[in-house]
Amino acid sequence: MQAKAQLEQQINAQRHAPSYSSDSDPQETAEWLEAWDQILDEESQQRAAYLLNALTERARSAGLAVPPPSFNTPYCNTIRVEDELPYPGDLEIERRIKSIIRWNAMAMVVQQNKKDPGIGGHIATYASVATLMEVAFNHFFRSTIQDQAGHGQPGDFVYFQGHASPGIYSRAFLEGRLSRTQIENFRHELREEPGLSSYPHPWLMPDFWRFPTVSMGLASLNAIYQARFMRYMENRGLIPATDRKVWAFLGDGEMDEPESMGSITLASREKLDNLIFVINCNLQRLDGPVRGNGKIIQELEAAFRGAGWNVIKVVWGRGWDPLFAKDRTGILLKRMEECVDGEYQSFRAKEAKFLREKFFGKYPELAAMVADMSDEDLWDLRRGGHDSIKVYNAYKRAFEHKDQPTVILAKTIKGYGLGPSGGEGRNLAHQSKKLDENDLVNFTQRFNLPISEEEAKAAKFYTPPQNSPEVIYLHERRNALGGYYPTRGAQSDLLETPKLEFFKEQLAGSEGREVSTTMAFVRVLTNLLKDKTIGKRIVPIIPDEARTFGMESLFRQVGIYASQGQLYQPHDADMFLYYKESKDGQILEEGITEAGSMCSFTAAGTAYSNYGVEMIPFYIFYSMFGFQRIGDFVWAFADARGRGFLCGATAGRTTLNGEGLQHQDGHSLVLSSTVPTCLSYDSAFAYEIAVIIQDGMRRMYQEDEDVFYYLTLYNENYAQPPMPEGAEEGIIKGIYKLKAGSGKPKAHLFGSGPMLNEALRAQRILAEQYKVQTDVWSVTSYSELRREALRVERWNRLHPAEPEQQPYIVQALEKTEGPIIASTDYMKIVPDQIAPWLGGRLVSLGADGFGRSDSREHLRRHFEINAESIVAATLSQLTRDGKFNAKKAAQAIADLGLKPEAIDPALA
Ligand SMILES: Cc1ncc(C[n+]2csc(CCOP(=O)(O)OP(=O)(O)O)c2C)c(N)n1
Ligand SMILES: [Mg+2]
Repeated sequence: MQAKAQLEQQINAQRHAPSYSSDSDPQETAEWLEAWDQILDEESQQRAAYLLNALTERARSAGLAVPPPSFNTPYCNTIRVEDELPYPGDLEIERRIKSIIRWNAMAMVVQQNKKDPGIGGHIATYASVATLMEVAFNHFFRSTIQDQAGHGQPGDFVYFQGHASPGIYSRAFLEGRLSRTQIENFRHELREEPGLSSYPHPWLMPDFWRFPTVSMGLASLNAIYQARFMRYMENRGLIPATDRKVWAFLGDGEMDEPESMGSITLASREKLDNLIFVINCNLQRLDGPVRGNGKIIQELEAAFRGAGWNVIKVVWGRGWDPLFAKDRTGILLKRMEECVDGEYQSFRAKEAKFLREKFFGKYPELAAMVADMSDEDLWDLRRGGHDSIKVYNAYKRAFEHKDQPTVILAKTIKGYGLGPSGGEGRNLAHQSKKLDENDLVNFTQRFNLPISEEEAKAAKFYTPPQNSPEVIYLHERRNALGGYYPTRGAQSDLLETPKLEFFKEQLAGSEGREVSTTMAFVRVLTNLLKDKTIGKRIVPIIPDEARTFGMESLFRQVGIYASQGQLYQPHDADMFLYYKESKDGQILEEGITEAGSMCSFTAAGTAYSNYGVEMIPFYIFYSMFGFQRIGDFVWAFADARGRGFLCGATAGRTTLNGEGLQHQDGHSLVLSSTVPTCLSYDSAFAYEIAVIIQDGMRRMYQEDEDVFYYLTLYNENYAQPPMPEGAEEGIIKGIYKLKAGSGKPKAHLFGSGPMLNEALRAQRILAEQYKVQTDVWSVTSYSELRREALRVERWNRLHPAEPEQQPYIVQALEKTEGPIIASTDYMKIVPDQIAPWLGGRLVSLGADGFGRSDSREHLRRHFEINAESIVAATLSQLTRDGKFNAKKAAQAIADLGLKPEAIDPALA
């Protein structure tokens, strides 16, 4: 039926808007059309469509360039009036509730900006999305949900448009969940009374927000991967299957972010009917129209339909229905089709007269159609996204739709109801923070709010009494849907994580066998996957790089998650390590999408709060394509209080050789150190990795800490030594002495990752050739040493009367003297992080500058971080300190093969 109606409209539009550029034989054309019209009128639409298709097929097979099928339907609602279901709620009371919420949301921002000019906040976005939100709050968003066995499960997930947050707060205020002081302190989070965060930030409001969304593009991608992860959890039997939904409310401007649309085919391929996108098409973004010269709704429709989504357009409100019904010729739809969004914006930004003249006035028949309507009636013709009945029907369809994700494209007005000073329908809407007094009073009248003129002018909050019908209704609806929304529960089921003995293989060393830290890590992961208690909770995530990291054995061991199972016999089925896909597979083999993988990591790393099940994700990626590429998603992960292990493999600017400039990572440790809850470790040996993972699991999954880890993993093979006794504490804190020299040390060598071996080699050269004794230290985390030192320093600063405390790095190096030469495969700024506590002793050697493809030996010489460079730096510094002969030092530099006059590698 629906298809038929669409076809009819399409045909009507075509009938009245022929678009032939030139017609060499109008007579013949007319005959063809007439014949076809006859079939349409006398037979059926199906038959007419069939013939058209048959003709097109014939033309195609004859080699004619027939235009491809259109993915667009006419510019009107997908759901026909006849197919609409009645509204299940009390429309009038819901409208009153919505008006109050609108008012308080606006007042919140206006008041704050009066009190504190420049504090910001947005009013126009919520004004446009209010109906879309309220219908969902009253009828769809479930706070808890029953599974098939009748157990309570966390409810639906909603990714809100971040800058619509005043509206969400305003509703929670009306529900009595947020206090007046809290909303009076919107965006004032550092006062005596805590306020409300600007946008959805679980870090700042852990009982309220679940998903950070305000950076454009995060919501869409995270929602898709959340919906898929829900299926993963269900298919693996970790949670019961329910009809829980993931909703994402997105802006039309936001859809321009590559992340927004980049993975929509994953959602259709995976048949994610638990996913609903609602795109608030208010036709504007921050600066101006989203598609002034086109139609964003049509553009998005074609893209989503082409990608296999179920698309529901909610373009026009019910006021238009009688006009459509009256329109025998299709002129109304034709006019709607020909207007571009820039014009639609103007129709709203001006007044009814303009709408009458410019929109309806273009065609006399159209003007006649509305001749008996007053200007007020015309102005009341709403867009679909402002009509609760249309919105309800779209949601209901989306909710019930099977086997496809749904996108609802709802046309709205930015700044709806805010009047000219609030920027209604105008380019300045997004930035508007104030309404003039006139518009404030108009607002109350337009939405029938019982607010006096005086109070309106002061933008006072309005709170109906608790026993008012509005408040009673509000509570009733939320009770029926399982409780208030949004709420975030931290319902983790804490785990008993393995003790250090579990990692005995790594602690014992490799007995001379040369293995990389990546290989050692894969062994750790393999063993963890076998563990009876936590094995099932591990989520290995890999963006098409498993073979690079030697992880292909896991394919067979635990299987690759594939919602459809494996529909083919893999060509390597007869091999032991074949490519095994299965419905309950454990590995998320993501294909080439670091951003998508990060979203899986996010879904898994926050599962403790969203599903009440602790999951332990290990996301292993090419270190260069981690933080550098998807840093904003990592930041949001931290905000969401995510837990897990990010593992940057092929780490190091010189250890990954051959791959060159784009691949060789010398700065991910700098980037990772910027994330407050991320602990970064640069391990040299298998036992260090084991100690760090063991401690990390304990902190996150046993002690319930909201932190996560970044581990570098290298691909250089060397013998892995056994753990020196008592090294654990230093490994975790960031430094321990690995190998003392044979006499009193004159200098100290710090090394991390494979550069630790260079430091050990330098120690030998210094002792043997230059009679300089040194101690070698393994530094596993400069950033953790720095953080601890900063904490101690702050304490000392704020407690001047108390005895001074010593940072760990100072304690570790107590009673040592002489220069400290740190060598790293990362930038010099990594060791430099602890320079303030080393009294000018630190000399950092690091791989600053662009990488090159060559062998490790050449690369380390180029970046001046090899053992020879460490030796040279030690002698040079000892000379400056008056502890070594200058001539001998200069000679050593020549002997060691350094090139003092070569260009600085940092600039090369
Ligand atoms: C990655 C990113 N870039 C820029 C911004 C700044 N910004 C916030 S809202 C906005 C416009 C949003 O327009 P749209 O998505 O259409 O939402 P609307 O407010 O119109 O509903 C911009 C550019 C941001 N939040 N995130
Ligand atoms: Mg917009």
